[in-house]
Amino acid sequence: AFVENLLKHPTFLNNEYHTKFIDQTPELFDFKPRRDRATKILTYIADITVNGHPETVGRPKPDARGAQPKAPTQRTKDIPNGTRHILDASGPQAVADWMRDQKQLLITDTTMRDGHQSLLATRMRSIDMIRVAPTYSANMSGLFSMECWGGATFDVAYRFLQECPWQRLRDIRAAMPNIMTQMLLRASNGVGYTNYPDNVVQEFVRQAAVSGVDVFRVFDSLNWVENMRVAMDAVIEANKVCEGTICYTGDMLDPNRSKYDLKYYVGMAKEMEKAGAHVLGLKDMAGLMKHGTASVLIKTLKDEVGLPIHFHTHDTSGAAIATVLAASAAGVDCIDAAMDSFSGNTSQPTMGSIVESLKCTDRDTGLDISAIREISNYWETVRGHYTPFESGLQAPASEVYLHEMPGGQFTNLKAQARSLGLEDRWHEVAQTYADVNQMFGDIVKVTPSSKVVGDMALMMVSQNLTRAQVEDPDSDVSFPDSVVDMMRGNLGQPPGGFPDAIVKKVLKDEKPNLTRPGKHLKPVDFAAVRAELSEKLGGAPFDDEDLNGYLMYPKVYTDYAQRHEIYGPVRTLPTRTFFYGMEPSEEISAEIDPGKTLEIRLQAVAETNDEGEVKVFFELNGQPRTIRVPNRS
Ligand code: BTN
Ligand code: 3PY
Ligand code: ZN
Repeated sequence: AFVENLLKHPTFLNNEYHTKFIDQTPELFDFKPRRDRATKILTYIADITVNGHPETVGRPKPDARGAQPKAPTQRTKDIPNGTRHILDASGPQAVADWMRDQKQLLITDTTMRDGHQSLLATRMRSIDMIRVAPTYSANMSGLFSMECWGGATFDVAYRFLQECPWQRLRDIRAAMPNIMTQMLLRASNGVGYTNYPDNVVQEFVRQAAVSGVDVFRVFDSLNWVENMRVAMDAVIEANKVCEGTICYTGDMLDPNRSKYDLKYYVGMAKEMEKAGAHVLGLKDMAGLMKHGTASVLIKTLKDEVGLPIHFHTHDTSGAAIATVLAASAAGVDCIDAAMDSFSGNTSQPTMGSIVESLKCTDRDTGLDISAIREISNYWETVRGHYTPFESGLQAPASEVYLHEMPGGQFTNLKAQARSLGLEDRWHEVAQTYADVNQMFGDIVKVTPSSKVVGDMALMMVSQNLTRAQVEDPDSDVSFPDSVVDMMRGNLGQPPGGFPDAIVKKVLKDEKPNLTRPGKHLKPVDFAAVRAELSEKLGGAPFDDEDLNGYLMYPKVYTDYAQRHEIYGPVRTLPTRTFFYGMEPSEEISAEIDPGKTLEIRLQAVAETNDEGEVKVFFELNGQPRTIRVPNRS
């Protein structure tokens, strides 16, 4: 009934259908019998087949003959013990002690999080991850952890992939029980772009731990330790590994960039230790750390701080492997790498090449290079299905040392610039991004502070404004909301605060808040939010995971939930079908529950009738089914 109501609604037939329409038209939900999940999925396939997927229209297409990804064989039936065993048996401190005791360089695989976040705009679907998780479990049990959650993946799963991020986490966890899962948590900004009330952050961490996160990398986008404690304490409380993280920026050995010098990083590392971190994270989100810096910094941190160190970088410059090898030589305990086919450029450095480089040295990783090659081949096939989300980046570039953009932001900002018609002025955007950074006092740039700098840079380039013009007290500049918000203190304070002149220019007479934002945010009344969500969902049931999704992203979550009512468990569709629909006489299967598989064959697509509708003919488990969808093209 819902889809019938929807299809007949004048707004829908007028080609004005978008998710807001569903939101603002509650009468659509006045129906009794729920459509079964198979019908919902067929409706989705029919719609995409006829109208295309909004995210892929106009983008380069994957090779039509691209093979379906097939996970490499598990080399053993008995799942070997991995790091998860240590955590479960002996707790997070035992994991940290174990890390420090290992001679080999430990490795975290980032392919399922930062790898695709940095190369494919975070668009990788759960099904492509879960399929290979059992292979990891059998053949790669020596990994330190699998980064597979948090950062931008949470938002993108709901918003663009029409799937539940929590289910992804549970499914990966179940399919790969011996390797620790790892997430990226933006401290008080959760997995969002803004500061949440303390009890929302606490509740989110609690739920993430319950649903399957073992290692939490906690960072603050301005390196403000004060703003990290709530999240760190919640991780410690959940008895999971708390990786208290320093974001690396600038150029530590350059005397002209003395704000972030060795003393600064050692000081922050000691604060992380005092705050109760089990592991010290060192997060070089833009890939700025040079090999000479790694040698000095890692050695000093090892000498001055008792924590094991986990180093993360990006290969945007092409020089990341030099830095990783220097970090290894200086005694770093663990590093991040992506599987070869998801590595390089704005992603992490190449796992296979690091493993080979250290072979037969005292830091030999012990990982099986042939297992890595097989899994990389799997990821290569997966990547081939995401062509529309490739950035087109041709080569590494030392320009990163100028703009200092995080790898996860680079391609995104480039796409934003393109949509504003600024694509051929990209190098100006890069220069302006650097200018804005200096204007803001040389700050750490990582989500969400990096987005603020990016917003300002795009605004300046599109309006042809220079830094001097913006700073001129007599000029009238209308700043992006995110800039106003940051100058108000709503993301916290950078070391030394924001420069007075820019604060005055942005806020005029308004006084910024210099204390921790969470101190002023009223705790959320969970009972009231439950009631509110229940009303928005028309009484449909939801659980604690859903509630946490709603708390992070109210609108994104409810849009997702409402589309889920229409389209059902589309996460079970093959990626090609999800983005491109089906061809006549093509057959696919979708396992909507363990053991319950839909065999779907597309027979034919009819012509558009006078009402603007198209009939799509399927065979579902051998039975004919017809679905009508509007032709919106
Ligand atoms: C999105 O909303 O961008 C992604 C989720 C899929 C929404 C479906 S795709 C078919 C139909 N057409 C739209 O524009 N939205 C829905
Ligand atoms: C994120 O917060 O998503 C990041 O990847 C930061 O580097
Ligand atoms: Zn990163």
